[in-house]
Amino acid sequence: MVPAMPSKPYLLYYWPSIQGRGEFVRLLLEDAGAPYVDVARQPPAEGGGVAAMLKLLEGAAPGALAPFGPPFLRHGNLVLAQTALILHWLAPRHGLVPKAEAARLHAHQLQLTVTDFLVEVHDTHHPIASSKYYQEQQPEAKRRAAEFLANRLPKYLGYFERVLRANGGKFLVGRGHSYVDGSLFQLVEGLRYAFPKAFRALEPKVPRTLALADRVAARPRLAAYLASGRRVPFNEHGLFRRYPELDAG
Ligand SMILES: N[C@@H](CCC(=O)N[C@@H](CS)C(=O)NCC(=O)O)C(=O)O
Repeated sequence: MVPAMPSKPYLLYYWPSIQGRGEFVRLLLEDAGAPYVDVARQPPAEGGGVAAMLKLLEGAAPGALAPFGPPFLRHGNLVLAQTALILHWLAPRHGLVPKAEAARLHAHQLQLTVTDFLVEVHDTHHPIASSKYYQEQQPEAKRRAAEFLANRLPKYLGYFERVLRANGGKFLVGRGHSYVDGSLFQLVEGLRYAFPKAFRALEPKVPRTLALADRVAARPRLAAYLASGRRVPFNEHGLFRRYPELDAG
């Protein structure tokens, strides 16, 4: 049985103007139809804004471990950071992962692989320092992105495609949709935005991944979310950035 919805909304803290890592949590919450407040996107007068998020990063929640960085989720006394861990905690509460321990761990393992992949996506435009502008590290970004597109992108996507095939072709884990399917959808969306040419060239090699992404996008609550103003558009401040000079030639 899927546990009841929380009586109080979850509080999600993430940068308000990008999808970034927070989007993986938003997708789960939206798919679950769970009540949540995207705190940094609320007006400061109502206790929201980036300042409210920074306050918690400085350790303002008594008794809770201060997160290193966003996204983090607050529910009652619990403050939980690390995208993969947040999803691992939320998913069983909303029936978005199978109940069996091995399946839950496999989902978590796959989400941690998504975490690794996102670092490499980020490093295509910021290979030297997150604190410096892209324009200050453009030559290095070009070399890094070329290597990423030639070797790492096909390796990661090929891996997820193989996992799908080995599990019957439709779902990454178990016999039904789980949050990691939502995460793979988000990777497809991000890659299509950031590297349209390179991704198109890889499409024939990952048919199951593409079909999964279509099915996820058609899930009723997610379709409504994707069409809504709550979905922040991709932009050149997030993880997936469209710099045509970094895409395949
Ligand atoms: N491993 C963490 C990474 C968190 C992270 O890098 N958050 C970014 C935003 S997407 C941030 O603002 N980090 C602060 C920093 O690295 O200084 C996760 O997957 O949630």
